[in-house]
Amino acid sequence: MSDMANEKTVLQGHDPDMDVEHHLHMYQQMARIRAFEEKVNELYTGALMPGLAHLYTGEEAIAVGVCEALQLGDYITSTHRGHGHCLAKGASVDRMFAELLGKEAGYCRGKGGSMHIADIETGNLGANAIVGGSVGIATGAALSAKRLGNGRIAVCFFGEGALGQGLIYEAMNMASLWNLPVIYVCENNQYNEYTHYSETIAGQITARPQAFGIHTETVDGQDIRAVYETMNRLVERVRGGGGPAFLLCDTYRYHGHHVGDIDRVYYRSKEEEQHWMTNRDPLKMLSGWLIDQGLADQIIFDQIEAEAKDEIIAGAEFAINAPYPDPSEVDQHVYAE
Ligand SMILES: Cc1ncc(C[n+]2csc(CCOP(=O)(O)OP(=O)(O)O)c2C)c(N)n1
Repeated sequence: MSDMANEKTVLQGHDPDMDVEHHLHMYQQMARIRAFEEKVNELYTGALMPGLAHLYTGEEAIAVGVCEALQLGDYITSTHRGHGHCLAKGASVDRMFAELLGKEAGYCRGKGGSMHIADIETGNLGANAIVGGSVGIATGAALSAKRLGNGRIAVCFFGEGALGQGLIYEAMNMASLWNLPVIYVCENNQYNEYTHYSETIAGQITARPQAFGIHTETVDGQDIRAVYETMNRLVERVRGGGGPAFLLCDTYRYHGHHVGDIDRVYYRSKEEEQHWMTNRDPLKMLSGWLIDQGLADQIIFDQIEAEAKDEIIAGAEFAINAPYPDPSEVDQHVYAE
C-alpha cells in the first residue's frame, strides 16, 4: 500500500486500540485475490489458459482471515478452489499466473496448473484436486510438527463436499486421539458442484467433528473480522497443546463451480447470487464497517483496489510472456523424491 494511501487511512478521533492498518491490509489481501480470480476468468474466456479453474471469488474473507492468524512456518493444505489460500499464505502473483499458464516460472514449473499449486517457502503443502485429499496431508503435517516439537500448526481448508469422504473421519479420529495441532477449516459455500449441501449432508455438520471430541466453532465466513478473531483464538488453543479444532465457515462462491459453469439457474437462482453479492460481500462488509466507524473513507478502498488490479495485470503479463518448460523435462519434477 502506498504512503499516500496510508495517510488517508487514519481519520481523526478513532479508537487507538483499533488496528486500522491491519484491517486495511486484510482488505488489500482480499482485493488481490478478487482481482486475481477475475483475471483468471478473463484468461480462460480469452482462451489463454489451458484447463479449468475453480474461482474463489466471494470466499476471500476465509482465506485471508485464517492465514492472517498464522505464522509463515505454519502449514496449510488447499483444494481445487485454492488460489485464494495460496495468495493469502504469501504466494507471488507472478508465479501463480505462470503456473496457471503452464510456464516454467510457475510453482510446479508449469506442470501442476491451477489445482496443484504448492509453495513450500510459505508453508503451503499444496492444493489437491481430490476432494478431501488434503485432510490426510494436513493431519500428517501436524503429526510431524508435534513429533519434532517445532511449534508449528497445520490448517486444512476443504469444502463441505469433502464431508462425504471417509478419509476425513479417519484423520479427525487420529488427530483427536493424538492431540495433534491441526485446524480443519470447512468452507461451506452451499453447493457441492451443482447440488445444494442440504441434499448431500445429513444432520448437523458440527456434530461430526464433535463426535470425535474436537473443539468446534461456527463463523460467518463473509465477515473477515469474525473469521480472524475466531482463528486467533483457535490458533492459540491449538498451538498451546489444546488438540485439534474445527472451524465451520458459511460462505458463497460468486461464479460457477468452475469457469465453464455459466448457466446456473437450473441449480441456483440469480436472485440468490445477487443477494450474496449485494448484502454479504466480504469486501463491502469490511469497508462498510470501517467507514461506519469513521476509521477510513471510500478513497482508500478505491486506491487499494486500483493497486491490486495493477499488480494482477503485471503478474498476468509476466506469465503470458514467460517461456514454457523445455519439452525434454516432461518427465522430470513429476514425483516427489
Ligand atoms: C474424490 C473426488 N470425488 C469427486 C470429485 C469431483 N469433484 C470435484 S469438485 C467436487 C465438489 C466439491 O465440493 P466442495 O468440497 O463443497 O468444494 P467447492 O467446489 O464447493 O469449493 C467434486 C464432487 C473429485 N475431484 N474428487
